[in-house]
Amino acid sequence: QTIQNAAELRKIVERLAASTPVTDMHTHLYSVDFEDSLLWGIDELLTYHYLISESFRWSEDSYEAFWAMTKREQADAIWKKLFVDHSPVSEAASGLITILDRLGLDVSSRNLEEYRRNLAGRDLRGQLDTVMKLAKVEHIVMTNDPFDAAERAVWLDRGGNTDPRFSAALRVDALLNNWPQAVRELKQLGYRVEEAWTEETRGEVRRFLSEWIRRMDALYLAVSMPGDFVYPSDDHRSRMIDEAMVPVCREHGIPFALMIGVRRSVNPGLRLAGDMSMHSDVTAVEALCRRYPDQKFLVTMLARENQHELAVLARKFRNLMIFGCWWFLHVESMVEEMTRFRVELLGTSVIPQHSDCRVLEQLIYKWEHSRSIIGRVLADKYEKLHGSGWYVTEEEIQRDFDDLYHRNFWRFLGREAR
Ligand code: REL
Ligand code: ZN
Repeated sequence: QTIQNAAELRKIVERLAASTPVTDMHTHLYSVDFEDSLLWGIDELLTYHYLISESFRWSEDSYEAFWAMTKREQADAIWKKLFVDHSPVSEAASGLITILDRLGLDVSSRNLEEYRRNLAGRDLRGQLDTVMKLAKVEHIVMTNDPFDAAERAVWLDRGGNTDPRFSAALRVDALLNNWPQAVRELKQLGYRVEEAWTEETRGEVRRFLSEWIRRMDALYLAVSMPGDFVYPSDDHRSRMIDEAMVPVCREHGIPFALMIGVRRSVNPGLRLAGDMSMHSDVTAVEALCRRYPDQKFLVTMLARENQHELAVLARKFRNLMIFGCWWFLHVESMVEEMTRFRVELLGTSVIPQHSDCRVLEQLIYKWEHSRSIIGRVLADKYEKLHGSGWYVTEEEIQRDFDDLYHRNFWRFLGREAR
């Protein structure tokens, strides 16, 4: 049955954009097996590091004074600065309002104590179900770091992840970005490594990666990189990638995910909120894709200035999948701009978004906000086709959203959706 007119078309697109299930391929959420690693509830939401840095714009107190407060006091302070004294119009602040409203709370009351009471009265397992249902997220990929002692204990002593709605991604930033620290950690875990890049060290790093990929059943290997990452180069990073990471990924048949363009801790006083974005060199990704045509790369970049070039690069290399609007790009205007030119350059062969959630309930706003933008972009494109007499059917629209929201990811992995 053909879609009659533009208005009907847009309604169908909006509905499918809002309802198609999502695989969230990069988050900092965890299954309940990981206990305290899964953050949730009002005080965690208010002390999200995005909101911490925004609230300091209105504060003259020292950073130390803020960190010395209890989480609840910090949450109260942020609520006052960003929601009471000023209007919550930023992406992260308005996101909290979306969350509260969709959870059924009365946003017009502006009564933080009431929200606190309501959320504190919920149990985590129920809240996980509620949130996944509201956000229509059916699968969540965690960020799993074996150097994190609390997390490691869950994998080694408590059977790891048991929730089929969650998958692991092996995250190993220190191996590339802080090798001395990685050596210390690896030694403690019993691997025979040293700072010099010896035959034995290389073998032990590979063993470490392989064991953890197997133990976690990791969907991909992931790292974040500063913008000054160059490849190839006569340095530790290139050796680590060429001689350990890529060989292990190939052996296990998993993609290598690179998140490029973060400058950590430009303001250490802000802790987790003190990271900055940084312009990157897309030719590093180009060289990797060319050298390893059989290796798949999932790539996102943090600087707006890199996005167009990266999308063009994906036209050249089918082993490159670009994903998400990362961090400071996860704001309405950037998601719109990026989604538009990605679709214009690559059609529906991209992963338009990931949430990067750190707190469970954030799934609600991050996905709702992105879904409506992605829907708007696609509706414009279909409407144009419609004007020329190419009538997309509802089934075709559904197929396209299935690709964008989950199938492209699983297909790229070469795995069945979980
Ligand atoms: O995975 C990453 O490296 C980043 O996404 C995080 O470090 C960052 O803090 C995150 O909260 C951004 O959204
Ligand atoms: Zn992240």
